[in-house]
Amino acid sequence: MKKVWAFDIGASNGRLMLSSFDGHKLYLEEIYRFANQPVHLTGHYYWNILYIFAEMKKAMQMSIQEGHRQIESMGIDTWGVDFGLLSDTGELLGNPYSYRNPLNERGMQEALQHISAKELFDITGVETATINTVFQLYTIKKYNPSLLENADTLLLTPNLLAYLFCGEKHNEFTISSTTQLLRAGETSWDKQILQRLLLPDDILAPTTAPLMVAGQSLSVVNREIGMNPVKVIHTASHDTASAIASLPLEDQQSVFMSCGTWVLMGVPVDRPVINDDVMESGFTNEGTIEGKYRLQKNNMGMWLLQQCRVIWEREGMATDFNKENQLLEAAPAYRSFINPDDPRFFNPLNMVTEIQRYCEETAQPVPTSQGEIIRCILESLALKYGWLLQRLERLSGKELKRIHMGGGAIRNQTLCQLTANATGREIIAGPVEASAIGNAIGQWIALGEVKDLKEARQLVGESFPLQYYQPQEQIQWQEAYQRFVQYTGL
Ligand code: LRH
Repeated sequence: MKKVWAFDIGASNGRLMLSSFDGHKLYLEEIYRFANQPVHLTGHYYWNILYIFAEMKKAMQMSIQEGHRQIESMGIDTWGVDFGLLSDTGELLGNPYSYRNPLNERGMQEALQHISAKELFDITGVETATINTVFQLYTIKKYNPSLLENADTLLLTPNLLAYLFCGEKHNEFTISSTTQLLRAGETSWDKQILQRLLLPDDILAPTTAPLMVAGQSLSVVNREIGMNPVKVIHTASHDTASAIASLPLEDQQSVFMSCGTWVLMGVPVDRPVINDDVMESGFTNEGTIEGKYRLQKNNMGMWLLQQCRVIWEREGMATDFNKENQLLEAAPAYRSFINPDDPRFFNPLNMVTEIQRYCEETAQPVPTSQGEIIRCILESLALKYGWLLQRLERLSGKELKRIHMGGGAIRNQTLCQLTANATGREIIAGPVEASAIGNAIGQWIALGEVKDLKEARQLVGESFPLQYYQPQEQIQWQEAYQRFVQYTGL
C-alpha cells in the first residue's frame, strides 16, 4: 500500500495523519496530535512556529518508528491569512503574528482611509475583515515598521512550513486567496492594492497552482529525522479548501460547511461572485483545490465554546465532552440567543461573561449555569446557520436542498442535529477529518494515483462513514428563529 503524510494544522491543534491507498479504498490513521494556541505576550498574539515545526518533525519520527518508512509525499494545510517574513538570507524574522492580534482592528481602519472596503472587494472578491493578510501587513508597517523593512519574502503559514522542510518559496493558490491581495479570478498578486497602501510590492513569493510538487525534503531534515527524501506537495494548503475537497458534494444544490474553530459555509462556484449583495451580506470568494471558487461566509464555530472551556478550567469547573452534552440536555431550550459573529466575541478576555452581558443588554434571560451557556451557544450557532442558508440561496440563486458538514466539530452531534433543525435541511455529516483527507487526496491526485477530484470524492464516500440528520421540531425552531433575528438585529 502506498502512503502519504498529511499535516493538518489548525488554530487549536495540529496533527499528522497517515493516509494509505490500496487502489480501491483510502485509509487514515492519526500518528500524532499536538496543541496549538496563539501565544499572548507584550500585548500581541503570536504563533509559536518553531514549536510547531519541532512537533511536526517529532510526528514524522513517530511515524517512522511505527514502521512507516516508505512515504511517497507530504502535504501541509493550515488556517488562512497568517504568514511569516523571511530575511534576504532566508531566515525567519521573528514569530508570525496571529490573526487575533487586537492591533489589526486599528490597522484595518487606517488602511481603509487609503482604499475603500468596496474597492477592495471589487478587486479581490474577498470580504473585508480585520484578520486579512492585507490589513495585518498594514498594521506591521504602521506599528512595527522595521520588521517589514527587513523582509525579503512573505510566505503564508502552510507554505512557510513547507519551505522549512524543502527550502522552496511559493504561495499556493487556495491559501493565497485568503489574503485579500489576489485579483479576483486570477492567480497574480494585485500590486495596485499594495502600492496604494504603501506596502512593499515585491515580497509576496509567487503563487503556484494547487497540487504542485514544491520540492524534496532537505537533506539536513532527512538526516535529523532519519528518513528517506520525501516529496513536499502543495496540496490545497488552506485547511478549508482541503476540507471542502473531501466532502462528497453531490450536485449544485448541496451546501458545504467546514466545521471547527470557524464554520465556513457556502457553495462551489466557477467564478467569483462579486456584487453589492454579496459584499453587504459579508460573503467572500476563496479558492478551491480545482483552481475555482467557493462563495462562502466565514462564521463563528467552536471558538465560543473553546473559550468558555478556558474560563471553566481556570475556575476548576472543567467538564468533558459527554458531560457538556448532558448539561445542555438538562438546560431549557430556546431561551437566550446571541449573534455569534458579533465582534465582541472575537477575542474577549472572558467569553462566559461576554455572553452573559450580551443577553443582559438585549433584555433576555441571562444564562448562568454551564448547561445554559452551552445551549445558548449551540442554538445561536445553529440559528445563525439557518440565517446564512437563506442568504446563500438568495446570493447563489439556487434552491439549496442539503448540507454537507465536515471537520472536527461534527463530533458534536448536538450541533449537527440543531443545524438540521434550524436550517430545515437534511445534514450529511462526514468526514470528521475533512481537512486531512482533502490534503491527502490532493497528494494522491498530484501523484497520479487518483484521476481527479470527482474520483477522489467517490473514494471518500466509500472509505469513510457518513451520518445523516433530519430536521426536527420545525414549529419551535421557526418561532425561535423569529426571536433570534429580533434580538440579534440580523
Ligand atoms: C479555518 C480558517 C478559515 C479562515 C480562518 C483564519 O481554519 O482557515 O477559513 O481563513 O481559518
